[in-house]
Order: sequence, then C-alpha cells, then structure tokens
Amino acid sequence: DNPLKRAARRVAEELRGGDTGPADGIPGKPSPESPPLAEPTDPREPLPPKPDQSGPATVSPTGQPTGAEQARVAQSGNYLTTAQGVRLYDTDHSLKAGPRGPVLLQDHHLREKVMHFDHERIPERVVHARGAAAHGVFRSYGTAASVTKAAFLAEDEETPVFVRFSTVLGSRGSADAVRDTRGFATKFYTSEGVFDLVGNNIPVFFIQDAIKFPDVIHAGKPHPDREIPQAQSAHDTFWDFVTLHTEATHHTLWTMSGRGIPRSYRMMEGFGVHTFRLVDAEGATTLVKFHWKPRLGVHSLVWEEAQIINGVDPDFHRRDLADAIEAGAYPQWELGIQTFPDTPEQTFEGIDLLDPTNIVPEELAPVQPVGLLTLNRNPSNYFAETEQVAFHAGHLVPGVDITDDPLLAGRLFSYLDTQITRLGGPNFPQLPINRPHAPVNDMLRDGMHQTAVHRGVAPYRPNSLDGGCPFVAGADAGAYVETPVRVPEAAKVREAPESFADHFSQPRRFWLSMTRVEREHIIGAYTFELGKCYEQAVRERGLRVLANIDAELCAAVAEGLGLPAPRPTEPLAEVTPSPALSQLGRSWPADGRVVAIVTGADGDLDGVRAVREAVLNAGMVPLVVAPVGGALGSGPEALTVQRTYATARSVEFDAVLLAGTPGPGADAYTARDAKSTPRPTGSAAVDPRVGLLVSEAFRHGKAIGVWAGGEAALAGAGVPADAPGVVVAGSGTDALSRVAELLSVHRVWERFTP
Ligand code: HDE
Repeated sequence: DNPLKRAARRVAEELRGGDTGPADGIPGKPSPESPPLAEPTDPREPLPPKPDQSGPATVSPTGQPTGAEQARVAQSGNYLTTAQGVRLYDTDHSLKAGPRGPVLLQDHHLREKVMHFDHERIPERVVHARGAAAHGVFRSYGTAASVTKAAFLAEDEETPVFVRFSTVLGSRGSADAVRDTRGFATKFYTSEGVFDLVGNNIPVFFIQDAIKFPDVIHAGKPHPDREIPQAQSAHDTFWDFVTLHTEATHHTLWTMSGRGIPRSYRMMEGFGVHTFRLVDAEGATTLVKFHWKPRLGVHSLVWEEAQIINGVDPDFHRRDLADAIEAGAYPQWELGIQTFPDTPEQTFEGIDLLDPTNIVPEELAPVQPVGLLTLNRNPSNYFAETEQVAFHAGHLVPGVDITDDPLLAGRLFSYLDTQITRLGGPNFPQLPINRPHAPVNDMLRDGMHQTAVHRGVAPYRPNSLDGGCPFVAGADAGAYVETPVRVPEAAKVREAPESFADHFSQPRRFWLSMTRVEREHIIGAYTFELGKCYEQAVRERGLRVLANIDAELCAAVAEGLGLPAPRPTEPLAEVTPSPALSQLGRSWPADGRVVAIVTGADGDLDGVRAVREAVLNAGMVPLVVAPVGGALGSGPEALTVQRTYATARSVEFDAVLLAGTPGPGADAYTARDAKSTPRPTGSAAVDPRVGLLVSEAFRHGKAIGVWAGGEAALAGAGVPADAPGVVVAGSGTDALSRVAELLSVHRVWERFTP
C-alpha cells in the first residue's frame, strides 16, 4: 500500500507501454532523413535553406500549422514531469524528514519548481507596458502596387498579422481607460520577411528628435520620489515639460481631446506618424504617411465615464477586444496612404514632412485605401504572444524605406536595443511570435537563449566549407536594397531645421477643426489636468501655451483654474480647418455595441425576450440586468440574468433599455443591499442602483429607451422623459429601433450643449 511503490509501479507500467519521448519536430532534433554534411563543392545555385533555419509557421491564422508544435515541447504526454522529463508522483508536499520535520535541501523538485517561479517575470516595456493583442489577416487591394514593389501590398495578397494595442505611460497592471496616447503596432508576417508598422492612435509626436525621448518619458512617468500618479499625465512633471518644450503642444492637444480616451481599441485610428518612402520595382520613390481607418468609426469615452471605468473594470479595452473577437464581431481597419512627391525639400503644401509634430490634412492629401485588416483570433497565451512580441521600426521589407525624420532615426536604434534587456539577449527573433514566415538563413549564432541547432561549419561569408551557402540575393531576387537617397552636403551640427520652430499653427488647426462639443471636452480636459498640478508656475505657463493656440480655449481654461487669461506671445496663425479631424458628423455601424436591458422581477418578460433577440439580430450585445442573479421566468423560455443591480454599472453599456419599473420592491433592494449602497434621499420610486445607472447613462450622453412603465425609473433618476435621446415607446422593439439609430452616431451630443 505504500504510495511511493504504487507510483513507481505505475511509472514502470507506463514505460513498458512505450512512451513517445520528446516530440518530433522540435527544432534541432536531427531527422533520420537529414542528409550528411555536404562536401565542399563549387555551387551552381543557392542551396535550399537548412531545415532548422527555415522560418517556422507557428502563428498563422490562415490555415498553416499553429503553435501546437511549440506547445508539444513543454506539454507532451499526460503525466506531470520535471523540466527534465522525469515523472513526478507528488507536487504538493516538500520532501521532509517526517511529516513534521525540516524540509530537505535534497528536494530537487521543490528547488526546480520554486527556482522557475522566482524567474517568471521579465522586465516590462519601458513604455507601452500595458497592452492587448490579437492575430489577424491583412488583405491587400493592390492599389498601392503602383507606388511600391512590397509583395504584401500586391493585389489580393493575404498576409498574417499580429497587432498589439497599448497605453504608453502606465505599468503593465495599470488601467485601460486612462487619458494617454495608445500604441497600435502591427507585425506583418510577409512572404519577404517581417514588416512592423509601429504606430500610435495619434498622428503626431511630442518631440521632433529621438534624443528628447528619455526627457518626455521621464516627465510623463510617475514622480520618482513617491511613484505617483500611475498611468496619467495629470501631474506637475508632465505639464512642466510640455509647457517648457512647446513642440509637444500639438500632441498634448490631441491627448486632451477624445483621442486620449478611446471607447474601444476597435474604434481608434492608427498612424505611422513619420513620413515613409515607398519604392516601386523601377526604383521610383513616393513619400507616404500610413493611416489605419476603423470600420466602426473613431469614438471616445467621456471623462467621467473613463474615470469610473478605471475603478469598475480596469481591463475595459482588453476585455472589449477579446470579447468582440470571441463573439465573431471581428474588428476591421482599412490601411490607407497619403502620398506626396519625393522632392528634395520633402515638404507638401508648405508642410515639412520630416517634422513628426505635423499632419497633412486629408483635404489636401486624401487617404487612399490600400488594404483591409481583420483581427480574427485571440492569443492563446498572453505571455508567449502579447508580452514577448518584439516590434521594431526598422523591420522593413523591400518596397518600404525610411526618411530622415530625426525621431525615426532614434527609434531604429532603440527598439532592438530595448529587447536585449526585456527579452534577455539577442535571440528574441526565435520566439514563436516573432519568427518570420519567410525562410531565415542569417549566420547569426549562439548568444543567450539560443534555441536553434544550426548546422554546417561556416557561418561566415565568403566560405567554401558550407558550399558557399548562404548566398546574397540581388534586388531581382527580393533583396532589401536601400534607396540611394542623396545626403545633403553639410556640417555636423546639433541643430533642428528652421521649419521645426513652428509649434502652434498645427495645434490651432486641430482646435478650429473641432465641433462645439469636442471643444468643450478639450477645455474640460485641460482644466482637469492643469488643475491637478500643484505648482502655480506650471499652471500659468500652461495658459500661456493655450493663448498661442486660441483665445477662447485659453479663457475658458483660465476661468476654470481661477487665473487670469494671458495674451498670446506670438500672432495666431491663419489656418484652414480640416473637418476630417472631427469625430462627429457621420454615422457608423453599431456592431458589437453593448445594450443593457434592465428589468424588475415582475417586469415585461415577453418584451425583454423580444428585445433581446432584436439586439442580437442587429449585431449588438444584449445584457439582461435584473435584481438578483439566476434566471427570469422558468422552463425553456427562462432568460439568463447576466448582470444584477449589484454588478451592473452604467459604463459597461452603450445604451440602456428599461423594461417596467425596476423599483425598490422587496425583491430588488433588500435590507442587506441598503447596508452597502445606502439609498440617496428623494428617489424612493426606484432602486438606487438602477437610479445611478440611469442618471450616469444620461450624463454620459447615452441613449435610453423605456417601455411598460419604465418612465417611473426615469423620474426616480431625475431624467426628464422628453430630454434628447430619451425614447418612451410602446414596446421594447420600438424603443430599440430608435435607440439603435442614436447609437450609430455614438452619443446623444445635444445633451452636452444645452
Ligand atoms: Fe516607441 N518605443 N519610441 N514610439 N513605441 C517602444 O520598444 C521609442 C515612438 C511605439 O506593442 C519601446 O519594444 C523611441 C513613436 C509603440 O510592443 C522602445 C522613440 C511611436 C510601442 C521605444 C519612440 C512609437 C513602442 C518600448 C522616440 C509612434 C509598443 C518597448 C524616438 C509612431 C510596441 C519596445 C509594442 C515601444 C522607443 C517614439 C510607437 C523603448 C526612442 C513616435 C506602439 O524601444
């Protein structure tokens, strides 16, 4: 009966039954068919890539083998083993001298298990630490083929991709809905090697030269003494820097707008920011800016909503992306390019294309669609994929080249360099998520975490011992050949061009392009952020910067801060607004929008059932909210309750439908609830949690529909039944059809401009 003996017997039996041993297909395992090492020869044509050097296809959503091969390395067989493959009979007790005796140092399983655990964490990214990602596919329309030879932009070419969205300032465990720039980084596994488009959701940057990056990030990160505040710019060091360093004005204005608090990653634009150079097969070049345009439109949270979300659901954006993909509501973006002639000046309509604080208005250079990105698969392991993915602005493919934007130049160094610390050495391209889907034969050898078992003896060129392999290709065989751009004859200087000195005309254009309600939100954001600064000098300097953008903006923020509005220090630029910069004025599909259907225990159950169906049929997500969990009704017709009055909060929903009066009846608001959520005075007709939900939804400009006596809940929440965007209907489905129309423009904007 000795358990040890039992275990030993079991293991012996298993072994007799034969074990598969380490899986076939593990990189480096010699296969019986591998040919013996070739004798030196005079090669007539390049040898095929060696088996261990061809790019393993591990992450393709288009039908190639997935990461299964990789998983087998650590997860084959049914028995728990040590890292050395030795089977274990117990992993819950340390080896002790008797059940109450000391733990023995000879317990190699304990030591291995704890040693590995002790090293599970790697350094988080120095910026963009918090992210969420998804696999997908990019289908090219072929419209860019006239300006680039890049294979992934040829007609109908399908390329697997991995996209990681991120915030910039916060740590890996920080909240999603903070006011910040968002990263939008795309890895294209093209047939010609990996191309990374490492962009943001804001088309300009805080600085014009990479040498300032440590400064802007030190200013934006938490104060070094107390390490607060986390993941936000509303503090003295950030505003100290951006008000002294006025080239940051344009980017700061964008983050103070709705762009700084996106509703969803699925509803963000993406931008390559820098000007890139596309090259066609004849060597002709075109300057371009890359844009990602979301099919669902560009939409934002409102500030109070964002603040509540960060407490109620810090994973709001991450959850939204994963849920949408899991539900089959695949997010989509069109990739577009603005094209400019590649002239020696590298300007367009007077705008310096090398200055990354500039945009080119779409009215002057329309964004031409070149392909469609669809995200259709969630990662299966956050660490292996989302955390270990390594983007690099210098991962380019033939047909895509860089310009002399000094910000881009620094990035070309930084992204490789940072991976050495973060991913522990130079072999991070071998991590499954980073492997190209094109053959790799690189002559890079050894180093920390080397997992390839390279063959041959001559990782150098020229060689004769490995048959001269690998060979260099010409441009006709797909080699990456740098465009022979002429470098101006000049003296070495630490200077910026004169054109980089205009810091205010582009921000002024952005401000003048905003609608009334967008301007109010910008004023609110500056008033909040500068109001959070302790230093009077910083607030006053903030106002002086605003005075150089617009007098009304400056006066409104000054009023909120209780300070006098200064006069501009330079004449305000004459600029033409760019309506394309506004997020309002069009309508978009409401796919994937979340609709709460709130009911009391005795609400209109048939109506709830019908409206739930209708929400689903419209491609949206219905969530039934009832006093307590479980089901409403009984039998096959029963409706599952997805949120209770205790777990629901308005910020989770894009619109609210009220079926009947979710009142304070005994079923809803019990004496126990009252202890945790005391009833505010004066709203006796409605459960206070429903009252809060309705009044918040109203304040945040969300559509509200009621039927079957739901008006009482409106009254209880202090919401007038005739207010804009409040629909009182005869049935749930009628209420929904009006609410769906309101959702297509995102919010009931009239509520913000009384
Ligand atoms: Fe980055 N940036 N960056 N950045 N960046 C990083 O690379 C850097 C800049 C962007 O999801 C780091 O792997 C410098 C502009 C994204 O993994 C680091 C400069 C734009 C991501 C780095 C910039 C970006 C990063 C940190 C100034 C938009 C997240 C970890 C010259 C066009 C990628 C890492 C992901 C990440 C350096 C400016 C976008 C340190 C030096 C401009 C989306 O290498």
